[in-house]
Amino acid sequence: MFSAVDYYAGDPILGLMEKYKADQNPKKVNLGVGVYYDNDGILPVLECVKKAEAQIANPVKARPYLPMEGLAGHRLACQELLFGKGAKVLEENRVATIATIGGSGALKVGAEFINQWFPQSKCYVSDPTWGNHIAIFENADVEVGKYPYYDAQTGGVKFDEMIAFFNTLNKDDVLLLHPCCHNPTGVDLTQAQWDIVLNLVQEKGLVPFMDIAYQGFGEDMEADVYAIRKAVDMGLPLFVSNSFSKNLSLYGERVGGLSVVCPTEDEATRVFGQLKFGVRRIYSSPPSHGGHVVDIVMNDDALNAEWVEEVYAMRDRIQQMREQLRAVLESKVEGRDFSYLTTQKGMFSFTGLTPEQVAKLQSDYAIYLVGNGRMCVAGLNTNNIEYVANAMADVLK
Ligand code: KET
Repeated sequence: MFSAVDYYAGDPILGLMEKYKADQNPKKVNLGVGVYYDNDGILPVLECVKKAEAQIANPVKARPYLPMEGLAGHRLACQELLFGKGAKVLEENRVATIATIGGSGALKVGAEFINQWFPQSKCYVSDPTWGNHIAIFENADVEVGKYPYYDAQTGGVKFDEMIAFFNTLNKDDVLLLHPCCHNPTGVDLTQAQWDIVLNLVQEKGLVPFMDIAYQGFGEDMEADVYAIRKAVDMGLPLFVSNSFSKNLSLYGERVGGLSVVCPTEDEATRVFGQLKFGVRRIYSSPPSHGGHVVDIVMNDDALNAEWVEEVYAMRDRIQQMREQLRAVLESKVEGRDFSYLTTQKGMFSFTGLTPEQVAKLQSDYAIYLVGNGRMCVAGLNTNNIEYVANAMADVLK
């Protein structure tokens, strides 16, 4: 009966995790999936999360169905983090926010909404982007195109080409943008470049869809949302999908949010209703545990402050690993520029390694990078960095 069902080739990122797990080499290093490990190679449980979980567990609480939009405190947490506590746009009730099953769920619900209400719109993603962006939008029957972004020659952004391309788009076309810590390149726009992009978005009537999965890992909590707040200040309609997977180290809980900034309160009410309806059709309502953790940590001043410090500690350790890897590689490999390691932002570095070199790292050294040369720098630590640098030097020979 199922012999006509296609084999699944596996996901280029999540499939790597499966391979890594099965690898018996004691020296194996996981630099594939975007997950932060501490200097002992362990997935941390944040202190603020432990405290929140203690509150949830004692006494153990009943688990009713959540509303379709998720917990009010979870939604408020998304809004205040993205738009700022007391932001005018929040006071004016112009933001429709639902709690979602991670950033992935937010993208899915947003993509379905766009397909239903803006069926003519195409969605344009950066070249390259997180592979699942394309998959999620196409799976929602939204046509996906690519805009020029990463310049392999300079390691920067093809800014002029990108702007020229945006100029060819139609009103209501959607631009999938990464406000910080671009995945997979780690190459972000400057604030001056954001201003130019957003002015053009306004002029052409394009619709920004900002996907932020790494808030706090780039510059800081505020600077990382510069583009989001600027778009709001300019009065642009805006979609924002956000994830707490990385910055709360809550990967398996899959907590995130989808916010749609609308011109008026009435429109926000309509959009909010349709987002709820969208959720009902896909998974009815979100699970509750992760939402409670978000609610408790984010809405308690002391826990929130503790959380920010813990995120900055993760950010700083990644930065140290960037600097150390750059120094070791510069001492081992002549005639190659490794400055990208310290200029790129967030969890990822786009190494420029070819698929063959990435394959050799995996087969000869049990070091796992994504096939496009993306390295999750957060998988490096003081125990494995020399091993990784030697292996990279070898495959670059
Ligand atoms: N957006 C971006 C840009 C992103 O990198 C991820 C996850 C998500 C959304 C998904 O968020 P979540 O809350 O986990 O549903 N990226 C990492 C994990 C993955 O591929 O699933 C990664 O790129 O390795």
